[in-house]
Amino acid sequence: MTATSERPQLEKATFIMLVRNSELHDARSSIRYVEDRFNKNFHYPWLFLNDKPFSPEFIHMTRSLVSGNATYGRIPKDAWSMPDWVDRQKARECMRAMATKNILYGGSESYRHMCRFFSGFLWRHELLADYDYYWRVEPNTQLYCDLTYDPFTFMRENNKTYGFVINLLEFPSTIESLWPTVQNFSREHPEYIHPNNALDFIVDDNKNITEGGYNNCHFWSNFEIASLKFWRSQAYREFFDFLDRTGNFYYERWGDAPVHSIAASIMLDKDEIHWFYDIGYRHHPFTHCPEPKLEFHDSGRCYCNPTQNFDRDPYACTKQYRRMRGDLGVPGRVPGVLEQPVLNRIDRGKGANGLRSKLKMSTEGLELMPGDKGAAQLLKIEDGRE
Ligand SMILES: Nc1nc2c(ncn2[C@@H]2O[C@H](COP(=O)(O)OP(=O)(O)O)[C@@H](O)[C@H]2O)c(=O)[nH]1
Ligand SMILES: [Mg+2]
Repeated sequence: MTATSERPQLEKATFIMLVRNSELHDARSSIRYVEDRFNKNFHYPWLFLNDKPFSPEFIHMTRSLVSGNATYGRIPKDAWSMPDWVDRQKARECMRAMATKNILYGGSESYRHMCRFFSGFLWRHELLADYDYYWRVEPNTQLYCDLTYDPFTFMRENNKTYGFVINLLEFPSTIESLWPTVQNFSREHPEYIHPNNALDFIVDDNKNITEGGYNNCHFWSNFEIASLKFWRSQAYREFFDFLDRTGNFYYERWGDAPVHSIAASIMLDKDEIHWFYDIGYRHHPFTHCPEPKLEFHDSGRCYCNPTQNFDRDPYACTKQYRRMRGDLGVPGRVPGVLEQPVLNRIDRGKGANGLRSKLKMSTEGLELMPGDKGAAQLLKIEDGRE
């Protein structure tokens, strides 16, 4: 057998990383994690995207780390700027007001471009045209468990559309009118609401979309393994356009995470959503670490600290997710991944990590504490970075 014929059959899939030149070394670190834990055995391609041209140094120092092809693309201007129906003056005032209230990224215009890009433009980028699936990777993220199977094949064979690792509460102050807008959309387009949807993940007390409020639960989209077909569908396009016409990606600060999560939760069959429980992952400040010792730790497969598993944190939405699944354990799990009875017991004890000290819980979710030094570091109000 030649080396080539031993290679696994690849799906039409790619890693994508939106990244700035200034994040080169954080990007390198993430690439290396992905290659070491998974891709060195598969060689999927990497697509790097930027709103500015990539520097020769960035290209040189990332290309050397990937085991598949690397492509470097530019985001078109209309996918990274306020659309003409947005009142710029009003947008600026809203940003100033949100910055004054210490809302995370409240004063940042580029953060808003980024969220709108992931919500409505990534999947239209010409460099993604040939792909069915993508795995989103952010700079400065870590992977802790060997992945011995192909998650893209898993998605295709099991008819999965959206895969996540961490779920949690959104800051309500960034999405004040998002849910009422979704409710209006659902009234205008009842045909797009799936009869076997995952609404129980995002709405409490068995309520329907029009009666219930949003509980702020969402999938943390800095990690996503997803089907591009869904975002390209008529249903999602109309959903995105409906949201975008409000201008609230700019007047408020709607994140791509709640936008993707709400869309997936109302428009997909709940069985199309998959929790990659077996992928140990960290994006500051939260870690998902698979807990069962025998399978994940005694085997040497993972090296994260299971006591730092964010799933148990009250700020996580594990409880709501399990409720939506009918408490079935890890849904659509890959063979050999154990049921997680331990996740039933949401630990009300200390938070798993540092952000807890920078946040105060409220019944509605979380707000940054004004005057908190650590929190101030999280408030990148100025877009200082290239
Ligand atoms: N090229 C480019 N990438 C950006 C910009 N802002 C954010 N990103 C990328 O978008 C992703 C999310 O941004 P990040 O700062 O990590 O946001 P956070 O994870 O919500 O704190 C990361 O992959 C960043 O590299 C930008 O202005 N230009
Ligand atoms: Mg990030």
